Amino acid sequence: MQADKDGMRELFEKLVLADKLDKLMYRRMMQGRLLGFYHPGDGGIAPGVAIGHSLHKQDIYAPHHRAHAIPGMIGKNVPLERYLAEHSGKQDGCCRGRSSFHWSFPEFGIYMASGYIGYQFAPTVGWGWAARRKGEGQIVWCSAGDGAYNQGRAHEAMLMAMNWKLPVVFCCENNGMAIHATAESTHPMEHVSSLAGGYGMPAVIVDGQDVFAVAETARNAIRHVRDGNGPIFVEAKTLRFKEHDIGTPDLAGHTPRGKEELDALRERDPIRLATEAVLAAGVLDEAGIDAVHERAEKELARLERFADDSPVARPGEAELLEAVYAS
Ligand SMILES: Cc1ncc(C[n+]2csc(CCOP(=O)(O)OP(=O)(O)O)c2C)c(N)n1
Ligand SMILES: [Mg+2]
Repeated sequence: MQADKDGMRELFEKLVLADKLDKLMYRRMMQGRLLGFYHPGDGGIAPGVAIGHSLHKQDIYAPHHRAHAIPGMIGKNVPLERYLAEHSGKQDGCCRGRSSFHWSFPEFGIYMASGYIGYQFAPTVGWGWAARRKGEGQIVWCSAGDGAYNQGRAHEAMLMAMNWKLPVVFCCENNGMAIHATAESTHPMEHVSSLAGGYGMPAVIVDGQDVFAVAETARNAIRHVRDGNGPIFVEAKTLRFKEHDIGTPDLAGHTPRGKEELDALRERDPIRLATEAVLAAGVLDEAGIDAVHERAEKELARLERFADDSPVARPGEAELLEAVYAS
Protein backbone atom coordinates (compact mmCIF):
# COMPACT_ATOMS: atom_id res chain seq x y z
CA MET A 1 0.00 0.00 0.00
CA GLN A 2 1.21 3.53 -0.82
CA ALA A 3 0.59 4.76 2.75
CA ASP A 4 2.81 1.97 4.11
CA LYS A 5 5.51 2.84 1.59
CA ASP A 6 5.36 6.54 2.46
CA GLY A 7 5.54 5.68 6.15
CA MET A 8 8.60 3.48 5.57
CA ARG A 9 10.32 6.17 3.53
CA GLU A 10 9.70 8.80 6.18
CA LEU A 11 11.06 6.56 8.95
CA PHE A 12 14.09 5.66 6.86
CA GLU A 13 14.83 9.36 6.24
CA LYS A 14 14.62 10.10 9.95
CA LEU A 15 16.84 7.13 10.79
CA VAL A 16 19.54 8.23 8.35
CA LEU A 17 19.41 11.79 9.69
CA ALA A 18 19.63 10.55 13.30
CA ASP A 19 22.66 8.43 12.51
CA LYS A 20 24.43 11.31 10.78
CA LEU A 21 23.59 13.81 13.51
CA ASP A 22 24.83 11.39 16.19
CA LYS A 23 28.16 11.13 14.34
CA LEU A 24 28.29 14.91 13.89
CA MET A 25 27.82 15.34 17.64
CA TYR A 26 30.73 12.98 18.27
CA ARG A 27 32.91 14.99 15.90
CA ARG A 28 31.87 18.34 17.37
CA MET A 29 32.58 17.08 20.88
CA MET A 30 36.07 15.99 19.84
CA GLN A 31 36.57 19.44 18.27
CA GLY A 32 35.56 21.18 21.50
CA ARG A 33 32.45 22.65 19.86
CA LEU A 34 29.85 21.13 22.20
CA LEU A 35 29.23 21.82 25.86
CA GLY A 36 29.52 19.03 28.41
CA PHE A 37 30.00 15.52 27.08
CA TYR A 38 28.36 13.09 24.69
CA HIS A 39 27.04 9.51 24.90
CA PRO A 40 27.26 8.17 21.35
CA GLY A 41 24.14 6.50 20.02
CA ASP A 42 25.85 4.57 17.21
CA GLY A 43 24.11 1.18 16.88
CA GLY A 44 21.16 2.05 19.13
CA ILE A 45 19.30 4.83 17.37
CA ALA A 46 16.38 2.93 15.85
CA PRO A 47 14.10 2.69 18.92
CA GLY A 48 14.12 6.43 19.61
CA VAL A 49 13.37 7.35 15.99
CA ALA A 50 10.47 4.90 15.83
CA ILE A 51 9.06 5.94 19.21
CA GLY A 52 9.20 9.70 18.59
CA HIS A 53 7.64 9.16 15.16
CA SER A 54 4.75 7.17 16.64
CA LEU A 55 3.80 9.71 19.33
CA HIS A 56 1.51 12.70 18.88
CA LYS A 57 3.03 16.12 19.37
CA GLN A 58 1.12 16.64 22.63
CA ASP A 59 2.11 13.25 24.09
CA ILE A 60 4.70 13.47 26.83
CA TYR A 61 7.99 11.88 25.94
CA ALA A 62 10.67 11.28 28.57
CA PRO A 63 13.66 10.32 26.48
CA HIS A 64 16.55 8.01 27.30
CA HIS A 65 19.88 9.80 27.68
CA ARG A 66 21.77 7.87 24.96
CA ALA A 67 22.56 9.96 21.87
CA HIS A 68 21.21 12.78 24.00
CA ALA A 69 17.73 11.95 22.69
CA ILE A 70 18.53 12.90 19.09
CA PRO A 71 16.64 9.90 17.64
CA GLY A 72 13.46 10.64 19.58
CA MET A 73 13.59 14.34 18.80
CA ILE A 74 13.99 13.67 15.10
CA GLY A 75 11.10 11.24 15.34
CA LYS A 76 8.97 13.93 17.03
CA ASN A 77 9.98 16.65 14.54
CA VAL A 78 11.64 18.94 17.10
CA PRO A 79 13.50 21.92 15.55
CA LEU A 80 17.00 20.52 15.52
CA GLU A 81 18.81 23.80 14.87
CA ARG A 82 17.69 25.03 18.29
CA TYR A 83 18.88 21.78 19.84
CA LEU A 84 22.33 21.93 18.27
CA ALA A 85 22.70 25.61 19.18
CA GLU A 86 21.73 24.72 22.76
CA HIS A 87 24.27 21.94 23.04
CA SER A 88 26.86 24.31 21.61
CA GLY A 89 26.14 26.88 24.34
CA LYS A 90 24.60 29.42 21.96
CA GLN A 91 22.01 32.12 22.58
CA ASP A 92 19.55 30.75 19.99
CA GLY A 93 19.38 27.36 21.70
CA CYS A 94 16.06 26.08 23.03
CA CYS A 95 17.05 27.07 26.58
CA ARG A 96 19.16 30.07 25.52
CA GLY A 97 22.35 28.02 25.63
CA ARG A 98 22.36 27.39 29.36
CA SER A 99 21.60 23.71 29.61
CA SER A 100 24.14 21.57 27.72
CA PHE A 101 22.10 18.36 27.48
CA HIS A 102 19.59 19.16 30.22
CA TRP A 103 17.40 20.93 27.70
CA SER A 104 13.65 20.83 27.18
CA PHE A 105 11.09 21.40 24.42
CA PRO A 106 7.83 21.80 26.36
CA GLU A 107 5.88 22.62 23.21
CA PHE A 108 6.73 19.08 22.00
CA GLY A 109 5.87 17.37 25.29
CA ILE A 110 9.55 16.98 26.24
CA TYR A 111 9.90 18.62 29.63
CA MET A 112 13.35 17.42 30.52
CA ALA A 113 16.31 15.40 29.37
CA SER A 114 18.95 14.46 31.84
CA GLY A 115 22.12 12.51 32.49
CA TYR A 116 20.71 11.71 35.91
CA ILE A 117 19.90 8.06 35.35
CA GLY A 118 16.30 7.24 36.21
CA TYR A 119 15.28 10.93 36.22
CA GLN A 120 12.14 10.05 34.28
CA PHE A 121 10.43 7.51 36.54
CA ALA A 122 8.89 9.68 39.24
CA PRO A 123 7.70 12.49 36.91
CA THR A 124 6.21 9.84 34.63
CA VAL A 125 3.72 8.89 37.34
CA GLY A 126 2.78 12.56 37.82
CA TRP A 127 2.49 13.21 34.10
CA GLY A 128 0.39 10.04 33.72
CA TRP A 129 -1.89 11.11 36.56
CA ALA A 130 -2.34 14.57 35.06
CA ALA A 131 -2.97 13.14 31.59
CA ARG A 132 -5.68 10.85 32.91
CA ARG A 133 -7.34 13.68 34.84
CA LYS A 134 -7.33 15.95 31.80
CA GLY A 135 -8.96 13.16 29.79
CA GLU A 136 -7.79 14.51 26.43
CA GLY A 137 -6.20 11.28 25.23
CA GLN A 138 -2.64 12.33 26.00
CA ILE A 139 -0.25 9.53 26.92
CA VAL A 140 3.24 9.36 28.47
CA TRP A 141 6.16 7.45 26.98
CA CYS A 142 8.96 6.76 29.46
CA SER A 143 12.17 5.42 27.89
CA ALA A 144 15.16 4.30 29.95
CA GLY A 145 18.08 1.88 29.67
CA ASP A 146 18.65 -1.57 31.15
CA GLY A 147 20.87 0.05 33.79
CA ALA A 148 18.16 2.53 34.80
CA TYR A 149 15.63 -0.27 35.36
CA ASN A 150 17.86 -1.55 38.18
CA GLN A 151 16.77 1.42 40.23
CA GLY A 152 14.16 1.31 42.99
CA ARG A 153 12.37 4.29 41.48
CA ALA A 154 11.57 2.31 38.33
CA HIS A 155 9.67 -0.18 40.46
CA GLU A 156 7.79 2.40 42.47
CA ALA A 157 6.74 4.07 39.23
CA MET A 158 5.58 0.82 37.62
CA LEU A 159 3.66 -0.15 40.75
CA MET A 160 1.85 3.18 41.06
CA ALA A 161 1.16 3.58 37.34
CA MET A 162 -0.25 0.07 37.12
CA ASN A 163 -2.28 0.43 40.30
CA TRP A 164 -3.89 3.60 38.97
CA LYS A 165 -4.08 2.36 35.36
CA LEU A 166 -2.27 5.44 34.09
CA PRO A 167 -1.73 5.99 30.35
CA VAL A 168 1.99 5.18 30.40
CA VAL A 169 4.30 3.13 28.20
CA PHE A 170 7.37 1.98 30.11
CA CYS A 171 10.11 1.27 27.62
CA CYS A 172 13.53 -0.26 28.12
CA GLU A 173 16.05 0.44 25.37
CA ASN A 174 18.15 -2.54 26.38
CA ASN A 175 21.60 -2.29 24.81
CA GLY A 176 22.99 -4.95 27.13
CA MET A 177 25.38 -2.52 28.81
CA ALA A 178 25.41 0.03 31.61
CA ILE A 179 28.78 1.78 31.25
CA HIS A 180 31.03 -1.31 31.68
CA ALA A 181 28.50 -3.67 33.31
CA THR A 182 26.70 -6.15 31.08
CA ALA A 183 22.97 -6.67 31.53
CA GLU A 184 23.57 -10.39 32.26
CA SER A 185 25.79 -9.46 35.19
CA THR A 186 23.21 -7.16 36.75
CA HIS A 187 19.81 -8.71 35.89
CA PRO A 188 18.65 -12.09 37.20
CA MET A 189 16.36 -12.65 34.19
CA GLU A 190 17.17 -12.61 30.49
CA HIS A 191 14.56 -9.98 29.69
CA VAL A 192 14.25 -6.71 31.59
CA SER A 193 10.58 -6.70 30.55
CA SER A 194 10.01 -9.75 32.81
CA LEU A 195 9.95 -7.20 35.65
CA ALA A 196 6.60 -5.93 34.39
CA GLY A 197 5.00 -9.26 35.31
CA GLY A 198 5.48 -8.42 38.98
CA TYR A 199 2.92 -5.65 38.56
CA GLY A 200 0.56 -7.52 36.24
CA MET A 201 1.67 -5.27 33.39
CA PRO A 202 1.65 -6.70 29.86
CA ALA A 203 5.02 -6.68 28.10
CA VAL A 204 6.33 -7.02 24.56
CA ILE A 205 9.84 -7.53 23.25
CA VAL A 206 10.91 -6.13 19.89
CA ASP A 207 14.06 -6.19 17.76
CA GLY A 208 15.43 -2.71 18.46
CA GLN A 209 17.69 -2.83 15.40
CA ASP A 210 14.68 -2.89 13.12
CA VAL A 211 13.19 0.61 13.01
CA PHE A 212 10.06 -0.61 11.24
CA ALA A 213 9.38 -3.35 13.80
CA VAL A 214 9.80 -0.88 16.67
CA ALA A 215 7.41 1.56 15.01
CA GLU A 216 4.74 -1.11 14.71
CA THR A 217 5.22 -2.21 18.32
CA ALA A 218 5.18 1.40 19.51
CA ARG A 219 1.94 2.14 17.64
CA ASN A 220 0.25 -0.89 19.22
CA ALA A 221 1.53 -0.01 22.70
CA ILE A 222 0.37 3.58 22.33
CA ARG A 223 -3.06 2.45 21.20
CA HIS A 224 -3.27 0.12 24.23
CA VAL A 225 -2.64 2.93 26.72
CA ARG A 226 -4.64 5.57 24.81
CA ASP A 227 -7.64 3.25 24.91
CA GLY A 228 -7.55 3.34 28.71
CA ASN A 229 -6.08 -0.12 29.36
CA GLY A 230 -3.35 1.12 31.68
CA PRO A 231 0.43 0.74 31.32
CA ILE A 232 2.32 -1.59 29.01
CA PHE A 233 6.03 -2.41 28.90
CA VAL A 234 8.06 -2.41 25.68
CA GLU A 235 11.58 -3.81 25.64
CA ALA A 236 13.60 -2.96 22.54
CA LYS A 237 16.70 -5.14 22.28
CA THR A 238 19.34 -2.85 20.90
CA LEU A 239 23.12 -2.39 20.71
CA ARG A 240 25.87 0.05 21.60
CA PHE A 241 28.69 0.10 19.09
CA LYS A 242 30.87 2.73 20.75
CA GLU A 243 32.19 3.52 24.22
CA HIS A 244 29.78 4.60 26.97
CA ASP A 245 30.69 8.25 26.51
CA ILE A 246 33.48 10.12 24.86
CA GLY A 247 36.60 9.66 26.93
CA THR A 248 35.56 6.46 28.75
CA PRO A 249 37.28 3.19 27.73
CA ASP A 250 35.02 0.60 26.09
CA LEU A 251 35.11 -2.28 28.58
CA ALA A 252 32.71 -5.11 29.36
CA GLY A 253 33.54 -5.86 32.98
CA HIS A 254 37.32 -5.42 32.99
CA THR A 255 37.93 -6.49 29.41
CA PRO A 256 38.17 -4.21 26.39
CA ARG A 257 35.57 -5.11 23.76
CA GLY A 258 37.56 -6.49 20.83
CA LYS A 259 37.36 -5.72 17.12
CA GLU A 260 35.81 -9.09 16.33
CA GLU A 261 33.00 -8.58 18.82
CA LEU A 262 32.31 -5.08 17.54
CA ASP A 263 32.44 -6.18 13.89
CA ALA A 264 29.86 -8.86 14.70
CA LEU A 265 27.58 -6.25 16.29
CA ARG A 266 27.87 -4.06 13.19
CA GLU A 267 26.25 -6.82 11.14
CA ARG A 268 23.08 -5.59 12.87
CA ASP A 269 23.60 -1.89 12.14
CA PRO A 270 20.10 -0.36 12.02
CA ILE A 271 20.94 1.69 8.92
CA ARG A 272 22.13 -1.39 7.08
CA LEU A 273 19.00 -3.35 8.04
CA ALA A 274 16.65 -0.50 7.15
CA THR A 275 18.41 0.03 3.80
CA GLU A 276 17.94 -3.65 2.94
CA ALA A 277 14.30 -3.44 4.00
CA VAL A 278 13.40 -0.37 1.91
CA LEU A 279 15.13 -1.87 -1.13
CA ALA A 280 13.35 -5.20 -0.67
CA ALA A 281 9.95 -3.49 -0.25
CA GLY A 282 10.52 -1.38 -3.37
CA VAL A 283 10.17 1.82 -1.31
CA LEU A 284 13.43 3.24 -2.67
CA ASP A 285 16.02 2.22 -5.24
CA GLU A 286 19.77 2.83 -4.93
CA ALA A 287 19.45 6.36 -6.37
CA GLY A 288 16.64 7.11 -3.93
CA ILE A 289 18.80 6.00 -1.04
CA ASP A 290 21.68 8.19 -2.19
CA ALA A 291 19.25 11.12 -2.36
CA VAL A 292 18.14 10.48 1.25
CA HIS A 293 21.78 10.62 2.37
CA GLU A 294 22.40 13.79 0.38
CA ARG A 295 19.38 15.54 1.88
CA ALA A 296 20.50 14.52 5.37
CA GLU A 297 24.00 15.93 4.76
CA LYS A 298 22.46 19.24 3.58
CA GLU A 299 20.29 19.35 6.68
CA LEU A 300 23.34 18.84 8.90
CA ALA A 301 25.13 21.69 7.15
CA ARG A 302 22.11 23.92 7.81
CA LEU A 303 22.03 22.94 11.50
CA GLU A 304 25.72 23.61 11.93
CA ARG A 305 25.47 26.99 10.19
CA PHE A 306 22.67 28.02 12.52
CA ALA A 307 24.51 26.85 15.65
CA ASP A 308 27.84 28.33 14.62
CA ASP A 309 26.34 31.69 13.59
CA SER A 310 24.46 32.09 16.85
CA PRO A 311 26.23 34.22 19.51
CA VAL A 312 27.76 32.52 22.53
CA ALA A 313 25.31 32.60 25.45
CA ARG A 314 26.59 34.98 28.10
CA PRO A 315 23.66 35.44 30.45
CA GLY A 316 23.97 38.38 32.81
CA GLU A 317 23.00 38.28 36.46
CA ALA A 318 19.40 39.38 35.84
CA GLU A 319 18.89 36.71 33.16
CA LEU A 320 20.38 34.01 35.37
CA LEU A 321 18.09 34.92 38.26
CA GLU A 322 15.04 35.02 35.96
CA ALA A 323 14.58 31.24 36.17
CA VAL A 324 15.30 30.85 39.88
CA TYR A 325 12.31 30.38 42.12
CA ALA A 326 12.31 30.55 45.90
CA SER A 327 9.39 30.19 48.26
C1 LIG B 1 21.64 8.57 39.35
C2 LIG B 1 22.83 8.20 38.52
N1 LIG B 1 23.58 7.14 38.87
C3 LIG B 1 24.66 6.80 38.14
C4 LIG B 1 25.01 7.54 37.06
C5 LIG B 1 26.22 7.16 36.23
N2 LIG B 1 25.77 6.55 34.99
C6 LIG B 1 25.69 7.25 33.85
S1 LIG B 1 25.12 6.32 32.58
C7 LIG B 1 24.99 4.96 33.54
C8 LIG B 1 24.53 3.64 32.98
C9 LIG B 1 23.25 3.74 32.28
O1 LIG B 1 22.97 2.52 31.67
P1 LIG B 1 21.65 2.31 30.88
O2 LIG B 1 20.51 2.80 31.67
O3 LIG B 1 21.62 0.90 30.45
O4 LIG B 1 21.81 3.28 29.63
P2 LIG B 1 22.92 3.22 28.47
O5 LIG B 1 24.00 4.18 28.88
O6 LIG B 1 23.38 1.82 28.34
O7 LIG B 1 22.24 3.68 27.24
C10 LIG B 1 25.38 5.23 34.85
C11 LIG B 1 25.39 4.24 35.94
C12 LIG B 1 24.21 8.65 36.72
N3 LIG B 1 24.49 9.42 35.65
N4 LIG B 1 23.11 8.96 37.44
MG1 LIG C 1 22.21 0.10 28.68
